[in-house]
Amino acid sequence: MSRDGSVVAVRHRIGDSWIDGPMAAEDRNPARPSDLVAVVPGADAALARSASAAARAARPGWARTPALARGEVLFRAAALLFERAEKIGAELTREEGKTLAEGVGEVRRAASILRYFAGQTSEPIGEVYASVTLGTRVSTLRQPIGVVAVITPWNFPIAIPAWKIAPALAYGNTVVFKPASATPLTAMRLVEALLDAGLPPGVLNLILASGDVVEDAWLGSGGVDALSFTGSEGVGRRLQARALAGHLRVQLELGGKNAVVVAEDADVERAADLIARGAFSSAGQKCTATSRVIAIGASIDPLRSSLAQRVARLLPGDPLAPTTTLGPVIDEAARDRIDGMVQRALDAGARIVERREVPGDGAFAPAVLLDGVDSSMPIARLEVFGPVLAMMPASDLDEAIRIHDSVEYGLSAAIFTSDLAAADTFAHAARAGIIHINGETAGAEPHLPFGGMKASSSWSREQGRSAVEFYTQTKTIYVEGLPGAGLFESDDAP
Ligand code: UN1
Repeated sequence: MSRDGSVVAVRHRIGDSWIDGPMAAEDRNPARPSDLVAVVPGADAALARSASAAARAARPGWARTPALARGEVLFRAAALLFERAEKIGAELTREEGKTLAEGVGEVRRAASILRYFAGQTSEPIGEVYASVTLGTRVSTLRQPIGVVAVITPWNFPIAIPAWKIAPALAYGNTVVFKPASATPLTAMRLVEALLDAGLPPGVLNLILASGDVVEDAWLGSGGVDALSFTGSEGVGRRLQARALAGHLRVQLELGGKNAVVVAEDADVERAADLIARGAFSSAGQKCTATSRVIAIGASIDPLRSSLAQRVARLLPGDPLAPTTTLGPVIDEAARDRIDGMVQRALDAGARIVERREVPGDGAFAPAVLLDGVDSSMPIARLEVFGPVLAMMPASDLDEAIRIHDSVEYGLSAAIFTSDLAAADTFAHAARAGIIHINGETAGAEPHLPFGGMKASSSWSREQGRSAVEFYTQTKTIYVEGLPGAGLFESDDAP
């Protein structure tokens, strides 16, 4: 475990070379800012362009590699990540701040994602259709789209890159990868696993740079063919406008303001456990985190006290300590931003039900349970991306759905109830891309579509069979003048 303060020099990967350079940034442990995790070289637009040129050059060879052979590379990379999960998971925790169990769990999750997309390389890549014309056979064929830019956030520093890079590679694309500046080491570990698994040079290129450097180099003409982005709404919308102007295919996963509705007939203890997990694991830094609780009728009093107990029981501290359940947020600026949002909520009339302070000089934000929140307040509308949960009352399910839908986001939602009809009504009516019944709002399985409605995404879905839609384009092939097409049995059959 990298607790000892060892400092890694992370590097860019372009074509067949690892590239270092003078240190341009420091990567520090958010729980202990004196702990330097990695040093990061700088990058300019010329370097970013050389990465997209390397991906462009590698494209024909990788696209022509049989799909199952591409899958073999991903299977091997998955096995390597499973083997290295403890080591990379501890580094991830030291770099990003989620708990050790979450860090190791995330590396295993990335491995499962690679394994899923490895398996997808043996699935059909097209369909055969009847034609209106006798003697014609029509088929569709999915082909790679080309060079894909993958720009990812720090909060899932290996799972989100894996769920973009794995399908991109499985379906025959080459990749330029820009991870968040806060998590370069975990990003490099993913690239190393893929290279160690036999990925040919240039197929995956890693650039450690600020967003504006790659934005100029990649989204202009001739840079890349597609962009898959997960991150903040402001950056995502700007990249989308630029990418669409350059005729790129674009996919965005942005924020969430995910709510849990609790009905009067819910199992309150189970609801409180799962709401607290959804709100406070990873210190609330998930786009799928629970940030609103909409309590119907009399559920609000027992729920308030059960949730307050869960907050009081959180064990804040060093995320590398196995008992810790509440680690730091990503940096001090994030902590100050979160504190400011809570203060503004209190100024607007919200009340603190419970607050779990965190000792130490790291970037720790207290876990906060708020009450007295109404849906017009900024704390009920804006993404906090921190350990803050706001409770709101509703008189019935209809009002709960109206409150649920009153925000701009629509990523993930949950309802706790023992009434099948209420659960079914909520699942159909709520405007969110993912619905959990009697479960937490966070979490995503690799074989299922993931994505949001409204401002949470760009209509597209990631992972599962949805990924093939984004990472391939379809060609329709008419074969004409075929004597056999349209004949289904021999004329002289008995
Ligand atoms: C999860 O809920 O486990 O950035 C995944 C995010 C989401 C991923 C959530 N795109 O937090």
